[in-house]
Amino acid sequence: MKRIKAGAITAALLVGSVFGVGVARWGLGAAASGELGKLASDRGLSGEEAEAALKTFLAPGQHDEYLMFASGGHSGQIHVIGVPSMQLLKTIPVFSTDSWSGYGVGADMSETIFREGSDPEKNDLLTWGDAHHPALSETEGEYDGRFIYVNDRANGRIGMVNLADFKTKQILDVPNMTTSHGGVFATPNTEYVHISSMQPQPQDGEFTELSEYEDKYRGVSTFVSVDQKSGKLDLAKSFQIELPPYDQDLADAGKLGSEGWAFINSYNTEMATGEAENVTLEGESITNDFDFLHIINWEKAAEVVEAGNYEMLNGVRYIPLETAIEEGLLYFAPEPRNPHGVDVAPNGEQIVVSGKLDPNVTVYSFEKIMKAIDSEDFDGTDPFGVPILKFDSVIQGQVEVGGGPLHSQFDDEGFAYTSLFVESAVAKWSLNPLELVEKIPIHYNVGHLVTAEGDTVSPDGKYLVSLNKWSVDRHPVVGTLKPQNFQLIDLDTPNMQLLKDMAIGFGEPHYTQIIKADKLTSRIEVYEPGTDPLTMEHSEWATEAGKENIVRDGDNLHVYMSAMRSHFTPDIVRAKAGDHVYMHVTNIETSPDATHGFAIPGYNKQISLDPGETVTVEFDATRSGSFAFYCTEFCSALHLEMQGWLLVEP
Ligand code: CUK
Ligand code: CUA
Repeated sequence: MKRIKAGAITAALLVGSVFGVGVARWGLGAAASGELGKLASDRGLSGEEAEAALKTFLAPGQHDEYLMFASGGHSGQIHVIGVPSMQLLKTIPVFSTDSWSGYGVGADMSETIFREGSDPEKNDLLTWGDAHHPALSETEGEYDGRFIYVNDRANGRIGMVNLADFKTKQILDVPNMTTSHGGVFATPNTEYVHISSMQPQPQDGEFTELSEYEDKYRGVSTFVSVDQKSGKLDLAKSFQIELPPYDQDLADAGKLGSEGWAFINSYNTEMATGEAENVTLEGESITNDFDFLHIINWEKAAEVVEAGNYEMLNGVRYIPLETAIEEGLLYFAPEPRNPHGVDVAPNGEQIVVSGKLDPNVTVYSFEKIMKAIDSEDFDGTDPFGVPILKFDSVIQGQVEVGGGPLHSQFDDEGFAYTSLFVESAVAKWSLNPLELVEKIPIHYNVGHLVTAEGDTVSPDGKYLVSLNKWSVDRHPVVGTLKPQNFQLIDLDTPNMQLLKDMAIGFGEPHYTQIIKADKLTSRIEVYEPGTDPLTMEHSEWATEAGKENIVRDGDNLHVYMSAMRSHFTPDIVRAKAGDHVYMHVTNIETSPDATHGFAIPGYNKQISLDPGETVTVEFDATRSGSFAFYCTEFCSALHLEMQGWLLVEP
């Protein structure tokens, strides 16, 4: 898609002005006129605002240049949003149920994902999660458009979505951790996706008094192996590194020169538990001037586990802290108190840490870190024996950016953009030299921000989206629970320019990534006939036209059903109360968009059958009666006629 240049419209309007009508609020010194100028004037738009409208408007049928994948926070999904139009295109349910797609409310596929994603020893069946940080798969540090992963902040899990069909294929409950925050990020060739714990946990999973916090509680950094064909997570090939009982926060992967390394922030190195008298957990956890940037050599850690130097702990290869120290897998560098974001610059050399209690961003030099490690230039160890590098030996410098810096992203011209939560602004600063360039106010409290492909080895710049936690008065009052606000900012203008507000009516996005839409080359619109989306392979339960059938095997009733505009075959299913019913439904359509639904009233079942898809609905026919199943998707002129009977005899 060709972007409309701001200058073009200004020029056109300027020409127009020769002929006429003056406009009161026309900015940029350009007088507007003619029909466009009058329209802008009637709507009370400044020239800049009218330009912004043209930059983000999509003519009917046009598509966005970029797609943004936003985590849904505690609503548990991933949302797909077009950039620059800022239209919500799709919601992909990951950790939460969704009745449109039948995810978790009918399809055997999604119920399997939910079951397998809830370790019964550890959890109840989990039907929600707190999706924080999405990570697109990468090849050589570039998004490759194959898969996307997201962590569950609440339960220490990872969801995996295949970007062929934009469906969740797996939830992995990562052992030895509950809450998670560090990640997920993908290593530059997606060998692993990383997730680390947030609050430390007793590693035996047992009840443990907080008085034993230092002894028994531990954090973990987990490198979860990715199967390159399916994108699925393989715990057997994964490994975990034990960490001290600090709160490990955000994390990022090294790239280019720093490939093979990973970085995790921490806070509460005070190990406050809330048990101390006269001081709150929060108060005690901000007393140290410095916390520790965790510097992890994951490439070497992978070699250490390959060599057999690990323990097995709850199904994962586990490197004890002692081993990690001995093998040189873990180092600390001091970082100004209670930091939040750590982001590796596109060059792989600069590591940017932002501390919410410090107005500076601190830029570490990977080269200096390596020198300090090689020359063992340590400032002692932490209480657990982890070597601490000297702050002054490993930093390149600091930039004072403003109040409450949290997260940073990058562009293609050597600039970084840091969100300022307290100041409600975005700071633009240069990586070399380290200098503040400009700030733009945003509305209002910004958490994460994102630039186009802004955490890859070659960001595009162009657009920045600020993910604002509060919208205050930016949108109409729609009740007490308000939307948040995404703000699209143009980076191609001489000064950063606010283009658009997008109300976010779901709670609440944390991080997003923006990928060029044409990189999503694996997208499909129609499945091969009889595909099971869970495996992406031909389902053993698929039915072809003319081969529909009902097979009884004791109390098990297998129904091989097809769906096609505008009927189900068979459309009468007779069962006996107490039967275990399997409805194997195949949508035998081959046209894009020819989706059918299949809902059974009273049995809490609803599935979506996209063209070519086979889904099994499995249930116990516990109640007798006449149940009118029907197609839920308005698929054709005779959609209402697309119905049938499930007759359950007493
Ligand atoms: S956290 Cu939400 S604003 Cu989970 Cu990335 Cu910083
Ligand atoms: Cu099929 Cu409506």
